[in-house]
Amino acid sequence: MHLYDFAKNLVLEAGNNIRKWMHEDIEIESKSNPNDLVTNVDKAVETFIVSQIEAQYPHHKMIGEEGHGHDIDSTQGTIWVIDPIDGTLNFVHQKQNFAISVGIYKDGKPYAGFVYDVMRDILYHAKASHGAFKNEMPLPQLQNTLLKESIVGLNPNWLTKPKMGSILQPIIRDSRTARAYGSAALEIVYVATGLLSAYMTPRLHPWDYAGGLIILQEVGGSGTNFLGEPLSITTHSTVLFGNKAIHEEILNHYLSPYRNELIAMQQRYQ
Ligand code: 2AM
Ligand code: CA
Repeated sequence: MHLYDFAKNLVLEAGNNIRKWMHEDIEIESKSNPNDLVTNVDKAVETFIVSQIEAQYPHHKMIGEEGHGHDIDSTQGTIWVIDPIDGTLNFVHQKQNFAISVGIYKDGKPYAGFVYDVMRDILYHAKASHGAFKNEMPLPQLQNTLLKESIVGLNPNWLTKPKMGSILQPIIRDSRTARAYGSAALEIVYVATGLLSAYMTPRLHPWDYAGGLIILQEVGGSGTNFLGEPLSITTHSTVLFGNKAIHEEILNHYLSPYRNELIAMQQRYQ
């Protein structure tokens, strides 16, 4: 079977497992802080996905949120970047609004991206240079928008942080309004489908965006860090996604004046 079809079927099967396993006892633990949760389902889904890939493609590498490949720092070879449940807080509290995110990169170049909205049974997917799809419907190229006529995705917690909040507040003030959905992968595909014009957050891991980024790029959208640099699939960073015009507007008018502060903050997060 072709790699793209294998990955697509695997993501759909993993989603099927989540819909079954979520009715059993869910064990919840916290990770870096009391609100950073992981469940036995996150771990079981990552194990399922990784074991299926290992059986079919023993030479492929995998980076997964729940522990696989965190020491990988080279982009050589075929690398799967996997978030078994993106939006774990939503999974625990709402039993909806979470996604499986998978990005496949070959020698650092995008190959294919998958973001599966498990409870709505919507698979967003794209193969580089072959267009993006919402289930079987092709996604059109993005329209450019200005910030003042746009809805921006941003987690409101960031506005409560003194330094980062003061950088981000003018962007929200000058937008039409802000929205937060609690799953970065879904928020990126909402940019790719035009529900949001931009989505930004000061700290995201490659597994949260590796899949969505490929889908967004296929519809002509942009994704970089807050300094306008390309995103890495091996290290976390600030992230800004949007149609080309709003992405440039936010970078040039709102973030570049804070370049030195942003570099200092990025170093502190390492
Ligand atoms: P997760 O559910 O896979 O942990 C919520 O706004 C989004 O940010 C989710 O996609 C969530 O991913 C991610 N997220 C939550 N805590 C994070 C942290 N400490 N660092 C980076 N990303 C985080
Ligand atoms: Ca996760």
